[in-house]
Amino acid sequence: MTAPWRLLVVSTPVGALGSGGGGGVELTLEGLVAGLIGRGHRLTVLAAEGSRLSRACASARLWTVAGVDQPSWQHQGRDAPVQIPAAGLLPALWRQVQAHQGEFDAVLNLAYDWLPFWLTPLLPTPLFHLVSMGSVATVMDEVIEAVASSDQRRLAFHTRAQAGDFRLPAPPLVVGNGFDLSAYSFQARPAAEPLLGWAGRIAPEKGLEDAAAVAARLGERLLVWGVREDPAYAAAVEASVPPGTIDWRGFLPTQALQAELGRCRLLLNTPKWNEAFGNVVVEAMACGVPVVAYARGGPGELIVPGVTGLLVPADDVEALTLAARGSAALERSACRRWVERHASREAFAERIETWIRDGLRPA
Ligand code: HBI
Repeated sequence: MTAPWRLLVVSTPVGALGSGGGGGVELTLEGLVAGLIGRGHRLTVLAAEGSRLSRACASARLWTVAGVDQPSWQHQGRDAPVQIPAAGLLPALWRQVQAHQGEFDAVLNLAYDWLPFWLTPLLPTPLFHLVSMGSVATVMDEVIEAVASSDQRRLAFHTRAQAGDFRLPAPPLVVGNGFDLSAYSFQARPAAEPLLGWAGRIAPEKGLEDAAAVAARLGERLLVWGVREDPAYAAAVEASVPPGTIDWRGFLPTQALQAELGRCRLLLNTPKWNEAFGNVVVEAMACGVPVVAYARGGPGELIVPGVTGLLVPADDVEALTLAARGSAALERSACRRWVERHASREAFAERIETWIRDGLRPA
């Protein structure tokens, strides 16, 4: 049994925890913090002002700092430079880390930003990074690969597909993700009306237009959950299908999301980028909803083809439609079983603890 650690977990500088602005990182942070608390460690979370922790993380200490959000890396070109806005949140977060790092056994960074990776060899307390995206910019590839060159034990990835974007001296440590499965109710039968589901930040890299096209071709309603991050994109998708095809459900807290998601006969997952993990794929399966997805990025490692879902060639809307039409053989109970085995909070926290313990050993 590992001695209890004092751990500092640093959140993303894109949105406060609970706002949905941080995307998948919010769910990852909650699973990681609650899971490590469950293993007896003492957690402090450092996040943007206005952040709030879920009940499961209530025993963690929350430090917040004010500052201007970092521009999201998702919406910048591969050659974009690192930008630090005036009164920036990112520098404020890492000034706080520097001031208090001596009070912790390890620091875990969940931000996909240049500064924390660059600081790794300079911080006396061991700094670990759970990389939250695939490759999105050259300057980020460089700083992530520099950490890998100096001590790759400091890096963990969600999936092999994601890690494959980076040049690493050794095979990557892949830790998946972890969810509070008690928050998701298994629904053995879908709603009487054949409902398709889609969930994620509503932005171009998530490919909502393809899911909408499938729903239109099948004449079925598509329920869409997620932060409307790019309103113009959302409007263009809406205009691309007959009125009534899309039912915009908004960004819902987990309890409400899972109750609605579980009524779907399928979740469509249509990433246009190298999705690092695919939280929504696991959330759907936790409710018993099989997933039909593009064979691209993380979701390709979460779906057991023919059992918990189907994988089709990326961007092939015709194949996605055929797969969505003929998916009766998929087993809703197998979806829940897979998640309980691979993506529970407890299993994830054990993988994180092993990662940190190995990384704390002298090189
Ligand atoms: N952009 N600059 C920056 N920093 C992050 O931590 C970050 C981001 N874009 C998206 C993001 N994190 C999260 O949505 C990840 O879960 C993808």
